[in-house]
Amino acid sequence: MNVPVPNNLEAFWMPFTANRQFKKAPRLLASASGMYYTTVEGRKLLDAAAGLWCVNAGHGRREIVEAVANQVGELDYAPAFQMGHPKAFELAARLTSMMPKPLDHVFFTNSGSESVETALKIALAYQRARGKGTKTRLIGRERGYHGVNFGGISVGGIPTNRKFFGSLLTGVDHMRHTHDIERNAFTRGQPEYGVEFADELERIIYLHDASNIAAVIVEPMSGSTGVLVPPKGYLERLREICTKHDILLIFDEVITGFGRLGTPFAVDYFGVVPDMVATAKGITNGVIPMGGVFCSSEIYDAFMTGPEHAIELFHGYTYSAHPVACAASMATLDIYAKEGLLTRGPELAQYFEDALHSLKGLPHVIDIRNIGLVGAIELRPIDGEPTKRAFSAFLSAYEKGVMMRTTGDIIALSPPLIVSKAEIDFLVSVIADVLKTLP
Ligand code: PXG
Repeated sequence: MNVPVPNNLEAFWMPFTANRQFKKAPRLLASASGMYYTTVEGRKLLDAAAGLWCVNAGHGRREIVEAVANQVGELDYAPAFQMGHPKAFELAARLTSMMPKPLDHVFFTNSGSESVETALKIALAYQRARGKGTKTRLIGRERGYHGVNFGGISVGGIPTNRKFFGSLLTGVDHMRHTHDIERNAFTRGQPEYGVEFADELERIIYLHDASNIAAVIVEPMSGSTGVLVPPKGYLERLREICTKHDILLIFDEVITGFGRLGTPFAVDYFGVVPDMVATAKGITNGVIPMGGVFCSSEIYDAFMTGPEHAIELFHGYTYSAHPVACAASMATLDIYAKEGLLTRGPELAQYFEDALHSLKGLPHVIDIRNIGLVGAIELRPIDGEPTKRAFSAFLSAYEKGVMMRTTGDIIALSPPLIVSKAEIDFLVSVIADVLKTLP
Protein backbone atom coordinates (compact mmCIF):
# COMPACT_ATOMS: atom_id res chain seq x y z
CA MET A 1 0.00 0.00 0.00
CA ASN A 2 1.46 3.35 -0.99
CA VAL A 3 -0.31 6.30 0.61
CA PRO A 4 0.18 9.79 -0.85
CA VAL A 5 2.42 12.00 1.25
CA PRO A 6 1.57 15.70 1.70
CA ASN A 7 4.02 18.03 -0.04
CA ASN A 8 3.90 20.67 2.70
CA LEU A 9 5.06 19.51 6.11
CA GLU A 10 5.76 23.01 7.39
CA ALA A 11 2.35 24.11 8.68
CA PHE A 12 2.01 21.46 11.36
CA TRP A 13 4.11 22.39 14.41
CA MET A 14 4.64 18.94 15.88
CA PRO A 15 4.50 18.37 19.65
CA PHE A 16 7.56 17.09 21.54
CA THR A 17 9.30 16.49 18.22
CA ALA A 18 12.56 17.53 16.58
CA ASN A 19 10.55 19.29 13.84
CA ARG A 20 13.45 20.05 11.47
CA GLN A 21 14.90 16.55 11.68
CA PHE A 22 11.46 14.99 11.18
CA LYS A 23 10.54 17.14 8.21
CA LYS A 24 13.78 16.20 6.44
CA ALA A 25 13.08 12.48 6.88
CA PRO A 26 9.43 12.05 7.90
CA ARG A 27 8.17 8.95 9.63
CA LEU A 28 4.53 8.81 8.57
CA LEU A 29 2.09 6.12 9.59
CA ALA A 30 -0.74 5.12 7.28
CA SER A 31 -2.62 2.38 9.12
CA ALA A 32 -2.53 0.06 12.10
CA SER A 33 -3.78 -3.37 13.02
CA GLY A 34 -3.11 -5.54 16.08
CA MET A 35 0.53 -5.18 17.10
CA TYR A 36 1.63 -3.41 13.93
CA TYR A 37 1.70 -0.04 12.24
CA THR A 38 2.13 0.28 8.48
CA THR A 39 4.09 3.28 7.23
CA VAL A 40 3.09 5.30 4.16
CA GLU A 41 5.78 3.40 2.24
CA GLY A 42 4.04 0.15 3.15
CA ARG A 43 6.57 -1.01 5.75
CA LYS A 44 5.34 -2.93 8.81
CA LEU A 45 6.47 -1.71 12.23
CA LEU A 46 6.04 -3.63 15.47
CA ASP A 47 4.49 -1.21 17.96
CA ALA A 48 6.67 -1.53 21.05
CA ALA A 49 5.17 1.57 22.67
CA ALA A 50 1.40 0.92 22.48
CA GLY A 51 1.24 4.15 20.45
CA LEU A 52 2.18 6.45 23.31
CA TRP A 53 1.46 3.99 26.15
CA CYS A 54 -2.26 3.97 25.34
CA VAL A 55 -3.22 1.32 22.76
CA ASN A 56 -3.31 -1.46 25.34
CA ALA A 57 -5.67 -3.77 23.42
CA GLY A 58 -3.78 -3.35 20.14
CA HIS A 59 -4.80 -1.45 17.03
CA GLY A 60 -7.89 -1.46 14.86
CA ARG A 61 -10.18 -3.25 17.32
CA ARG A 62 -13.43 -3.80 15.46
CA GLU A 63 -15.65 -3.60 18.56
CA ILE A 64 -14.34 -0.14 19.41
CA VAL A 65 -14.65 1.05 15.81
CA GLU A 66 -18.28 -0.08 15.74
CA ALA A 67 -19.12 1.40 19.13
CA VAL A 68 -17.71 4.76 18.07
CA ALA A 69 -19.47 4.71 14.69
CA ASN A 70 -22.80 3.79 16.25
CA GLN A 71 -22.47 6.42 18.95
CA VAL A 72 -21.71 9.22 16.51
CA GLY A 73 -24.89 8.30 14.65
CA GLU A 74 -27.05 7.97 17.75
CA LEU A 75 -25.96 10.81 20.05
CA ASP A 76 -23.02 12.82 18.74
CA TYR A 77 -22.75 15.21 21.65
CA ALA A 78 -24.53 15.94 24.91
CA PRO A 79 -23.90 19.05 27.00
CA ALA A 80 -21.66 18.13 29.90
CA PHE A 81 -23.01 20.69 32.37
CA GLN A 82 -26.47 20.35 33.97
CA MET A 83 -27.31 17.59 31.45
CA GLY A 84 -26.27 13.98 31.10
CA HIS A 85 -26.56 10.85 28.98
CA PRO A 86 -26.91 7.25 30.15
CA LYS A 87 -23.53 5.94 28.99
CA ALA A 88 -21.65 8.42 31.20
CA PHE A 89 -23.28 6.97 34.32
CA GLU A 90 -22.96 3.39 33.13
CA LEU A 91 -19.28 3.87 32.38
CA ALA A 92 -18.60 5.60 35.71
CA ALA A 93 -20.23 2.71 37.58
CA ARG A 94 -18.19 0.17 35.62
CA LEU A 95 -14.93 1.99 36.12
CA THR A 96 -15.39 2.55 39.84
CA SER A 97 -16.28 -1.14 40.26
CA MET A 98 -12.74 -1.88 39.00
CA MET A 99 -11.17 0.25 41.75
CA PRO A 100 -10.76 -0.67 45.41
CA LYS A 101 -12.91 1.08 47.97
CA PRO A 102 -13.23 3.94 48.79
CA LEU A 103 -12.48 5.15 45.21
CA ASP A 104 -16.17 5.23 44.34
CA HIS A 105 -16.49 8.31 42.12
CA VAL A 106 -14.98 9.39 38.83
CA PHE A 107 -14.71 12.84 37.22
CA PHE A 108 -14.27 12.70 33.43
CA THR A 109 -11.69 14.69 31.47
CA ASN A 110 -10.16 14.44 27.98
CA SER A 111 -6.50 13.72 28.64
CA GLY A 112 -3.93 12.86 31.25
CA SER A 113 -2.95 16.50 31.62
CA GLU A 114 -6.55 17.45 32.34
CA SER A 115 -6.88 14.59 34.81
CA VAL A 116 -3.90 15.91 36.72
CA GLU A 117 -5.21 19.51 36.78
CA THR A 118 -8.58 18.16 37.91
CA ALA A 119 -7.07 16.10 40.73
CA LEU A 120 -4.99 19.04 41.98
CA LYS A 121 -7.97 21.39 41.90
CA ILE A 122 -10.21 18.88 43.66
CA ALA A 123 -7.52 18.44 46.34
CA LEU A 124 -7.40 22.18 47.02
CA ALA A 125 -11.16 22.65 46.94
CA TYR A 126 -11.64 19.61 49.17
CA GLN A 127 -9.38 20.99 51.87
CA ARG A 128 -11.38 24.23 51.81
CA ALA A 129 -14.71 22.43 51.74
CA ARG A 130 -13.90 20.67 54.98
CA GLY A 131 -12.68 23.82 56.68
CA LYS A 132 -8.94 23.24 56.18
CA GLY A 133 -8.34 26.07 53.74
CA THR A 134 -4.76 26.64 54.88
CA LYS A 135 -3.81 23.32 53.33
CA THR A 136 -2.75 24.64 49.92
CA ARG A 137 0.77 23.39 49.22
CA LEU A 138 1.31 20.61 46.70
CA ILE A 139 4.16 18.14 46.70
CA GLY A 140 5.45 16.34 43.62
CA ARG A 141 8.66 14.56 42.81
CA GLU A 142 11.73 14.99 40.64
CA ARG A 143 11.44 13.12 37.34
CA GLY A 144 7.66 13.05 37.71
CA TYR A 145 5.60 13.62 34.55
CA HIS A 146 2.11 14.89 35.11
CA GLY A 147 1.29 16.26 31.69
CA VAL A 148 2.02 19.68 30.28
CA ASN A 149 -0.52 22.07 31.78
CA PHE A 150 0.56 24.57 34.41
CA GLY A 151 -0.38 22.54 37.48
CA GLY A 152 1.15 19.40 36.02
CA ILE A 153 4.48 21.00 35.11
CA SER A 154 4.59 22.72 38.50
CA VAL A 155 4.35 19.46 40.44
CA GLY A 156 6.24 17.61 37.70
CA GLY A 157 9.96 17.14 37.87
CA ILE A 158 11.33 17.38 34.33
CA PRO A 159 13.57 20.45 33.98
CA THR A 160 13.06 20.89 30.22
CA ASN A 161 9.27 20.80 30.65
CA ARG A 162 9.45 23.59 33.24
CA LYS A 163 12.27 25.99 32.60
CA PHE A 164 10.88 27.82 29.57
CA PHE A 165 7.51 28.61 31.08
CA GLY A 166 7.88 31.26 33.75
CA SER A 167 7.35 30.98 37.45
CA LEU A 168 4.72 28.20 37.49
CA LEU A 169 2.53 27.52 40.54
CA THR A 170 3.84 28.75 43.85
CA GLY A 171 3.72 26.64 46.99
CA VAL A 172 5.09 23.49 45.41
CA ASP A 173 7.86 21.24 46.72
CA HIS A 174 9.49 18.16 45.23
CA MET A 175 10.76 14.98 46.81
CA ARG A 176 13.78 13.43 45.20
CA HIS A 177 13.27 10.80 42.53
CA THR A 178 13.78 7.13 43.34
CA HIS A 179 16.22 6.20 40.60
CA ASP A 180 19.42 4.85 42.16
CA ILE A 181 21.43 3.18 39.46
CA GLU A 182 24.50 2.69 41.68
CA ARG A 183 22.65 0.46 44.11
CA ASN A 184 19.89 -0.96 41.93
CA ALA A 185 21.21 -1.47 38.36
CA PHE A 186 19.79 -4.52 36.54
CA THR A 187 17.05 -5.08 39.12
CA ARG A 188 14.18 -7.30 38.03
CA GLY A 189 10.92 -5.83 39.36
CA GLN A 190 10.98 -3.58 42.42
CA PRO A 191 14.45 -2.49 43.60
CA GLU A 192 15.66 -3.48 47.08
CA TYR A 193 17.11 -0.09 47.93
CA GLY A 194 15.47 3.27 48.34
CA VAL A 195 12.51 3.01 50.73
CA GLU A 196 14.19 5.81 52.71
CA PHE A 197 13.60 8.25 49.82
CA ALA A 198 10.01 8.39 51.09
CA ASP A 199 11.24 9.92 54.34
CA GLU A 200 11.99 13.15 52.49
CA LEU A 201 8.28 13.71 52.65
CA GLU A 202 8.52 13.88 56.44
CA ARG A 203 11.23 16.55 56.11
CA ILE A 204 9.13 18.66 53.75
CA ILE A 205 6.12 18.31 56.04
CA TYR A 206 8.23 19.31 59.04
CA LEU A 207 9.44 22.40 57.20
CA HIS A 208 6.02 23.70 56.15
CA ASP A 209 3.77 21.99 58.70
CA ALA A 210 1.03 19.60 57.66
CA SER A 211 -1.58 22.30 58.23
CA ASN A 212 -0.31 23.97 55.03
CA ILE A 213 -0.10 20.93 52.75
CA ALA A 214 -3.00 19.74 50.59
CA ALA A 215 -1.68 16.79 48.62
CA VAL A 216 1.20 14.69 47.38
CA ILE A 217 1.15 13.50 43.77
CA VAL A 218 3.34 10.75 42.34
CA GLU A 219 3.32 8.27 39.51
CA PRO A 220 3.42 4.88 41.23
CA MET A 221 5.92 3.97 38.50
CA SER A 222 7.38 6.92 36.60
CA GLY A 223 6.92 6.09 32.93
CA SER A 224 8.03 8.96 30.72
CA THR A 225 11.29 9.65 32.51
CA GLY A 226 12.44 6.13 31.88
CA VAL A 227 10.48 3.48 33.79
CA LEU A 228 11.52 4.20 37.36
CA VAL A 229 10.15 1.33 39.41
CA PRO A 230 9.41 2.25 43.05
CA PRO A 231 11.69 0.62 45.61
CA LYS A 232 10.14 -2.03 47.85
CA GLY A 233 8.09 -0.42 50.63
CA TYR A 234 8.35 3.10 49.18
CA LEU A 235 4.73 3.65 48.18
CA GLU A 236 3.52 2.03 51.38
CA ARG A 237 5.61 4.51 53.36
CA LEU A 238 4.29 7.49 51.37
CA ARG A 239 0.76 6.28 52.18
CA GLU A 240 1.57 5.97 55.90
CA ILE A 241 3.08 9.45 56.06
CA CYS A 242 0.17 11.06 54.19
CA THR A 243 -2.37 9.34 56.42
CA LYS A 244 -0.49 10.32 59.57
CA HIS A 245 -0.46 14.00 58.54
CA ASP A 246 -3.92 14.18 56.98
CA ILE A 247 -2.53 14.92 53.50
CA LEU A 248 -4.15 13.57 50.32
CA LEU A 249 -2.19 11.07 48.26
CA ILE A 250 -2.79 11.21 44.50
CA PHE A 251 -1.53 8.49 42.17
CA ASP A 252 -1.02 9.51 38.56
CA GLU A 253 -1.91 6.26 36.80
CA VAL A 254 -2.13 7.72 33.31
CA ILE A 255 0.43 5.13 32.20
CA THR A 256 0.12 2.43 34.85
CA GLY A 257 -3.69 2.28 34.66
CA PHE A 258 -5.46 -0.32 32.55
CA GLY A 259 -3.11 -3.24 32.72
CA ARG A 260 0.39 -1.90 32.12
CA LEU A 261 1.83 -3.53 35.25
CA GLY A 262 0.04 -6.81 34.59
CA THR A 263 -2.73 -5.86 37.03
CA PRO A 264 -5.72 -3.58 36.30
CA PHE A 265 -4.12 -0.62 38.12
CA ALA A 266 -0.91 0.08 40.05
CA VAL A 267 -3.18 0.33 43.06
CA ASP A 268 -3.71 -3.42 42.69
CA TYR A 269 -0.09 -4.24 41.96
CA PHE A 270 1.27 -2.46 45.02
CA GLY A 271 -1.73 -2.90 47.31
CA VAL A 272 -1.59 0.80 48.20
CA VAL A 273 -4.79 2.83 47.97
CA PRO A 274 -4.45 6.59 47.44
CA ASP A 275 -7.22 9.18 47.83
CA MET A 276 -7.36 9.99 44.12
CA VAL A 277 -6.20 8.27 40.93
CA ALA A 278 -5.66 10.20 37.69
CA THR A 279 -6.11 8.13 34.53
CA ALA A 280 -6.38 8.55 30.73
CA LYS A 281 -4.75 6.75 27.76
CA GLY A 282 -5.82 3.10 28.12
CA ILE A 283 -9.29 4.15 29.26
CA THR A 284 -10.34 4.22 25.58
CA ASN A 285 -7.42 2.23 24.11
CA GLY A 286 -6.21 5.59 22.79
CA VAL A 287 -8.98 5.69 20.19
CA ILE A 288 -10.83 8.76 21.49
CA PRO A 289 -9.29 11.25 23.93
CA MET A 290 -10.55 10.68 27.47
CA GLY A 291 -9.40 10.74 31.06
CA GLY A 292 -10.91 10.12 34.47
CA VAL A 293 -10.05 11.06 38.04
CA PHE A 294 -11.14 8.56 40.66
CA CYS A 295 -11.94 10.07 44.06
CA SER A 296 -12.68 8.61 47.46
CA SER A 297 -16.21 8.92 48.80
CA GLU A 298 -14.84 11.07 51.60
CA ILE A 299 -13.71 13.63 49.04
CA TYR A 300 -16.91 13.48 47.01
CA ASP A 301 -19.12 13.68 50.10
CA ALA A 302 -17.28 16.76 51.37
CA PHE A 303 -18.66 18.64 48.35
CA MET A 304 -22.23 17.35 48.59
CA THR A 305 -23.36 19.97 51.05
CA GLY A 306 -25.04 23.37 50.73
CA PRO A 307 -28.27 24.12 48.85
CA GLU A 308 -29.29 21.33 46.45
CA HIS A 309 -29.72 23.63 43.47
CA ALA A 310 -26.15 24.92 43.78
CA ILE A 311 -23.20 23.64 41.73
CA GLU A 312 -20.81 21.88 44.09
CA LEU A 313 -17.57 22.01 42.07
CA PHE A 314 -16.80 24.81 39.63
CA HIS A 315 -14.80 22.69 37.25
CA GLY A 316 -15.38 20.66 34.09
CA TYR A 317 -14.79 20.58 30.33
CA THR A 318 -17.06 20.92 27.30
CA TYR A 319 -16.12 17.38 26.43
CA SER A 320 -16.23 15.79 29.92
CA ALA A 321 -17.93 12.38 29.51
CA HIS A 322 -18.27 12.92 25.75
CA PRO A 323 -20.72 10.28 24.47
CA VAL A 324 -18.30 9.02 21.81
CA ALA A 325 -15.50 8.68 24.36
CA CYS A 326 -17.84 6.87 26.75
CA ALA A 327 -18.84 4.44 23.99
CA ALA A 328 -15.20 3.86 23.07
CA SER A 329 -14.31 3.26 26.70
CA MET A 330 -17.10 0.76 27.27
CA ALA A 331 -16.11 -1.22 24.18
CA THR A 332 -12.49 -1.08 25.39
CA LEU A 333 -13.42 -2.39 28.84
CA ASP A 334 -15.37 -5.23 27.17
CA ILE A 335 -12.26 -6.27 25.25
CA TYR A 336 -10.04 -6.00 28.31
CA ALA A 337 -12.45 -8.22 30.25
CA LYS A 338 -13.12 -10.76 27.49
CA GLU A 339 -9.45 -11.25 26.68
CA GLY A 340 -8.13 -10.93 30.25
CA LEU A 341 -5.76 -8.18 29.09
CA LEU A 342 -5.56 -6.33 32.39
CA THR A 343 -4.16 -9.33 34.21
CA ARG A 344 -1.56 -10.68 31.79
CA GLY A 345 1.19 -10.23 34.40
CA PRO A 346 1.35 -13.82 35.61
CA GLU A 347 1.36 -15.18 32.06
CA LEU A 348 3.73 -12.78 30.32
CA ALA A 349 5.69 -10.55 32.69
CA GLN A 350 8.31 -13.19 33.52
CA TYR A 351 8.91 -13.95 29.86
CA PHE A 352 9.18 -10.24 29.06
CA GLU A 353 11.59 -9.76 31.99
CA ASP A 354 13.88 -12.64 30.95
CA ALA A 355 13.90 -11.46 27.33
CA LEU A 356 14.83 -7.89 28.28
CA HIS A 357 17.52 -8.89 30.73
CA SER A 358 19.15 -11.07 28.04
CA LEU A 359 20.40 -7.74 26.62
CA LYS A 360 22.73 -7.24 29.61
CA GLY A 361 26.34 -7.03 28.48
CA LEU A 362 25.59 -5.54 25.06
CA PRO A 363 27.39 -2.30 24.15
CA HIS A 364 26.38 0.90 26.02
CA VAL A 365 23.86 -0.83 28.32
CA ILE A 366 24.20 0.46 31.90
CA ASP A 367 20.86 -0.69 33.32
CA ILE A 368 17.85 -2.81 32.44
CA ARG A 369 14.70 -2.63 34.55
CA ASN A 370 11.15 -3.88 34.23
CA ILE A 371 7.80 -4.32 35.94
CA GLY A 372 4.72 -5.99 34.49
CA LEU A 373 4.67 -5.26 30.76
CA VAL A 374 6.91 -2.26 30.81
CA GLY A 375 10.68 -2.16 30.64
CA ALA A 376 13.63 0.12 30.05
CA ILE A 377 17.17 -0.15 28.80
CA GLU A 378 19.38 2.70 29.92
CA LEU A 379 22.36 3.54 27.70
CA ARG A 380 25.57 5.33 28.58
CA PRO A 381 25.25 8.79 26.99
CA ILE A 382 27.73 9.95 24.38
CA ASP A 383 30.13 12.37 26.12
CA GLY A 384 28.82 15.92 25.77
CA GLU A 385 25.84 14.84 23.64
CA PRO A 386 23.11 13.60 25.94
CA THR A 387 20.06 11.92 24.29
CA LYS A 388 21.86 11.44 20.97
CA ARG A 389 22.71 7.77 21.45
CA ALA A 390 19.14 6.77 22.36
CA PHE A 391 17.73 8.86 19.52
CA SER A 392 20.06 7.01 17.10
CA ALA A 393 18.77 3.75 18.60
CA PHE A 394 15.20 4.91 17.98
CA LEU A 395 15.95 5.74 14.32
CA SER A 396 17.84 2.50 13.77
CA ALA A 397 15.02 0.40 15.31
CA TYR A 398 12.55 2.22 13.07
CA GLU A 399 14.60 1.17 10.03
CA LYS A 400 14.64 -2.41 11.33
CA GLY A 401 10.87 -2.64 11.82
CA VAL A 402 10.24 -1.58 15.43
CA MET A 403 8.63 1.58 16.76
CA MET A 404 9.84 2.24 20.29
CA ARG A 405 10.08 5.28 22.61
CA THR A 406 13.22 6.83 23.93
CA THR A 407 13.55 9.41 26.67
CA GLY A 408 16.91 10.92 27.50
CA ASP A 409 19.30 8.02 26.91
CA ILE A 410 16.74 5.42 27.88
CA ILE A 411 14.80 3.05 25.63
CA ALA A 412 11.31 2.50 27.06
CA LEU A 413 9.24 -0.50 26.01
CA SER A 414 5.50 -0.83 26.62
CA PRO A 415 3.97 -3.03 23.93
CA PRO A 416 0.20 -3.46 23.61
CA LEU A 417 -0.99 -6.04 26.15
CA ILE A 418 -1.89 -8.46 23.33
CA VAL A 419 1.82 -9.01 22.60
CA SER A 420 2.87 -12.63 21.99
CA LYS A 421 6.07 -14.34 23.12
CA ALA A 422 7.25 -14.49 19.49
CA GLU A 423 6.77 -10.73 19.18
CA ILE A 424 8.73 -10.15 22.39
CA ASP A 425 11.54 -12.29 20.90
CA PHE A 426 11.49 -10.25 17.68
CA LEU A 427 11.52 -6.97 19.60
CA VAL A 428 14.46 -8.00 21.74
CA SER A 429 16.40 -9.35 18.75
CA VAL A 430 15.96 -6.04 16.90
CA ILE A 431 17.12 -4.09 19.95
CA ALA A 432 20.14 -6.39 20.24
CA ASP A 433 21.02 -5.69 16.58
CA VAL A 434 20.51 -1.98 17.12
CA LEU A 435 22.78 -1.90 20.17
CA LYS A 436 25.55 -3.82 18.39
CA THR A 437 25.66 -1.30 15.56
CA LEU A 438 25.18 1.98 17.46
CA PRO A 439 27.94 4.59 17.41
N1 PXG B 1 0.56 11.78 33.55
C1 PXG B 1 1.39 10.80 33.18
C2 PXG B 1 1.95 9.87 34.18
C3 PXG B 1 1.70 10.64 31.82
O1 PXG B 1 2.53 9.67 31.45
C4 PXG B 1 0.27 12.53 31.34
C5 PXG B 1 0.01 12.63 32.69
C6 PXG B 1 -0.35 13.51 30.41
O2 PXG B 1 -1.25 12.90 29.57
P1 PXG B 1 -1.73 13.62 28.20
O3 PXG B 1 -2.88 12.76 27.78
O4 PXG B 1 -2.15 14.98 28.54
O5 PXG B 1 -0.54 13.56 27.27
C7 PXG B 1 1.12 11.52 30.89
C8 PXG B 1 1.42 11.43 29.41
C9 PXG B 1 6.37 9.19 26.61
C10 PXG B 1 5.06 9.94 26.65
O6 PXG B 1 6.77 8.72 25.58
C11 PXG B 1 4.34 9.93 27.81
C12 PXG B 1 3.15 10.63 27.89
C13 PXG B 1 2.67 11.32 26.79
C14 PXG B 1 3.40 11.30 25.61
C15 PXG B 1 4.61 10.61 25.53
O7 PXG B 1 6.97 9.01 27.67
N2 PXG B 1 2.49 10.60 29.08
